[in-house]
Amino acid sequence: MLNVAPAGTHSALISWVDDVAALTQPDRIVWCQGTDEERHALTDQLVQSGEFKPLNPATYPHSYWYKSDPKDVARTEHLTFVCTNAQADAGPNNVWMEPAAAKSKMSALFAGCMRGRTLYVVPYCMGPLNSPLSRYGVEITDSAYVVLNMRIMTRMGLDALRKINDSGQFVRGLHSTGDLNPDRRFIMHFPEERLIMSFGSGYGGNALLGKKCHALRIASFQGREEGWLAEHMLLLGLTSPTGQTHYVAAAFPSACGKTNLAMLLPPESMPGWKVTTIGDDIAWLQPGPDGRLWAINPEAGYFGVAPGTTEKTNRNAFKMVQGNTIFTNVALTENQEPWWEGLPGKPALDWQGNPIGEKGPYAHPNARFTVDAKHNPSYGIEAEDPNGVPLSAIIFGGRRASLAPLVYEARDWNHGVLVGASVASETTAAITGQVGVLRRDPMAMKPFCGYHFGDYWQHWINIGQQLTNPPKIFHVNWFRQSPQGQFLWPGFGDNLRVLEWMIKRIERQIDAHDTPIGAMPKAGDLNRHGLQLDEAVLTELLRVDRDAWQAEMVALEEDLKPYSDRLPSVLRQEIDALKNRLRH
Ligand code: GTP
Ligand code: SPV
Ligand code: MN
Repeated sequence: MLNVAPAGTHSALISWVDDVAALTQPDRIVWCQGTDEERHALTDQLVQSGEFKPLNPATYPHSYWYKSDPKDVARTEHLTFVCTNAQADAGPNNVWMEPAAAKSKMSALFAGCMRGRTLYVVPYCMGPLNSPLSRYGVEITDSAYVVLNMRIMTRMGLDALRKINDSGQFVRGLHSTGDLNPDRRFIMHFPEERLIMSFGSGYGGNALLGKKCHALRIASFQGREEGWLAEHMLLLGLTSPTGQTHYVAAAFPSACGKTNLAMLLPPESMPGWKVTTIGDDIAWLQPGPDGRLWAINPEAGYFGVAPGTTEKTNRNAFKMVQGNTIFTNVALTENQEPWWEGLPGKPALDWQGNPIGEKGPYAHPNARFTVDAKHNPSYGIEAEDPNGVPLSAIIFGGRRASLAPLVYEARDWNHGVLVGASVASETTAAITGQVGVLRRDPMAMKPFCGYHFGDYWQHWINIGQQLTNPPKIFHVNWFRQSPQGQFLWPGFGDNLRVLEWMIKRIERQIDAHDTPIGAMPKAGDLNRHGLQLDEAVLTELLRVDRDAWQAEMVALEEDLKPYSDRLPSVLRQEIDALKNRLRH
């Protein structure tokens, strides 16, 4: 088959494509340019094949419905490998395979797998095209759906290719949808070679290789070598009524509220506040010459959770998906409109395209929308700034029915690293497996850190040492429940009340109540204007149960045991200090 690369293409890239084509035997090779014509042609092709259903052109223009295989609806962590040369470097937090064994396994699967199919070469940039913090990649895939998603999620096409040609530096990502058999599905990472191989899945983080595979697993590994951090974090700009803007990053595990917080709409009772979205899922952080921590969003679009997205909970997201959106695994109304749990009425067809039955859910709980970030009404133009934004705060959080209070503040950076390392959260539909099981998810990076967690925490501590003006670190929990299983905190827009308290702390306007776990709001300091919330509920939300926290420390130390040989001594000291504070 003919491999006609655009003029000027780097020879290393051409020969990689030649090698992959020789192995996979595609009928055709297409070098993606990132143009609108190309996007239209690929879209038409998917409509013709029946894989895309056009949605109602009057209410959802240029939007498409897509269903994935029922056995391919979320990331599959047990099939995701980090293949470092030394097993110890991948750490107990990753599933490891010896690189040569992994490659021969993958070569066998890829052999001839693109016969009858098209091989697409997708050059992309993670981050603003002219930023020194950005990094480049090329995904080879046999899925037009993946190409269209990558085109939304990254800066994809000839501009990225030109940058790649200049430097010859790019992450190689090889993907084939394969036969979607979970027994033949592997997502392999070779961080030392900046190489990804993914076979047998067409879904989300398994297949859009720029996202979790590159921008988190490979990038975290590379960031450790180069002095930066790749994190599972949203980025937002927060302007107070006085006109002062602060930038905040927040790490919550999958489907725990990043997209929602990043697009927060202030409650009516808090006029004058404004939130802009810089990113909703991934942030790359680097110390700046000014001693502050600077951040970029490497992505250009959102691959967001659809269920629960409504005009009431997230009006910005709801508005931005009213056109130019790919919907994956949502239900369909009789008017050819997308539907998911939380929206009024009922759909006609479920997420697999079958007439709905007696009981839902009718959309898949991990159904997603893919949309260009620029369509977000709260899009922050700073997302294009090659320098990124300087952070005033980093927030960690999880989904915990009990224990973790609404908010607390770490004493300093190193304590904050412990707060991040201690994150635990109930599992969600974003990963294949049981939902609602509490698990330790340090920095919300359990599925995404491309190397040993012990080394990772040490890297966090090292980064902190370079910051003369570090962001304050906080922990939040929007998901504390009553014994009856009701959320105690209204969440969503009202989360701004918690952000406001943080800003006042950052600007040193207020002091706080010192507790063993950290600083917490004093009575009256959390803005409750216009909020219906019983005093007793607020007290419960801010309660620190010493006995429960002591039990938590036992659980934490148990969870950290596998990392003990590389656990930073600073973290050890922070644990001892916290245990000590809890005893007194
Ligand atoms: P990934 O894209 O998987 O990394 O997830 P995410 O962290 O961006 O999660 P997202 O914002 O999409 O939220 C997932 C689910 O949590 C949705 O169903 C939301 O409706 C729900 N959610 C988000 N914020 C809140 C909140 O403040 N309170 C409550 N109760 N639910 C929330
Ligand atoms: C997540 O699971 O954290 C996601 C969705 O953001 S995916 O891209 O599929 O990983
Ligand atoms: Mn995510």
